[in-house]
Amino acid sequence: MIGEKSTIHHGVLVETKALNHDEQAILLADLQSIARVSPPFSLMTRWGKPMSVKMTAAGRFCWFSDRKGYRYIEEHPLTKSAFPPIPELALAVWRQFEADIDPDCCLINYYGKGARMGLHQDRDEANFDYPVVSISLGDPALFRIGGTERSDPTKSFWLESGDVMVLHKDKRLAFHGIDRIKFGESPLLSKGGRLNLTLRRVANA
Ligand code: MD6
Ligand code: FE
Repeated sequence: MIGEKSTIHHGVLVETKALNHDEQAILLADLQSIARVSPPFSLMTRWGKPMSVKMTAAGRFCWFSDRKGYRYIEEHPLTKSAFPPIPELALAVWRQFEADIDPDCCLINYYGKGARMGLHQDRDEANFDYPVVSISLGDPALFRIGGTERSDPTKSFWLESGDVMVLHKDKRLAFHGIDRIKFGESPLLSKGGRLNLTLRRVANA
């Protein structure tokens, strides 16, 4: 499960094709089962703007946003049920980077045609000593990363299906986002699009 190559892009570790085709297919099937019980839902930013990315989660927590602000929730907003367990394959990826503690949230982002994600920091977690580990599946995405100030210079690079990226240490609170995806380029999702998993530790140990 180690990548074909490791690259540092603007201070961020990317393991290219960390998941091979079979592993990607297994993880996709896991995500499809999760979506059946915890369907992806649409969110509004705190400024009242609809987000183009749909979200759901596995594990104890799911990130949530509305006019009241950003926070983590423990019940699906529509079904009111708890989220299903984090897939074993995703846990195995996380443990390659953080052996001391397991994640308690696997946020699942779905990007359809034209979806993007604005520049943001992941800072609603209790302890920034733990990394955020991201797994990409499906269509390629242009990922943009900067520094800890919104005005810091940024760089973009492509994340492809099976790639794993880790934000930790001095990059844990770096601003980042998705500029665009190449819809329909990957054969992995039969209807096209991109899935991104971000594994995090929300509650303190
Ligand atoms: C995405 N990723 O790749 C959006 N956040 O769809 C993120 O927002 C992200 O990739 C924290 C750490 C890694 C990430
Ligand atoms: Fe993020």
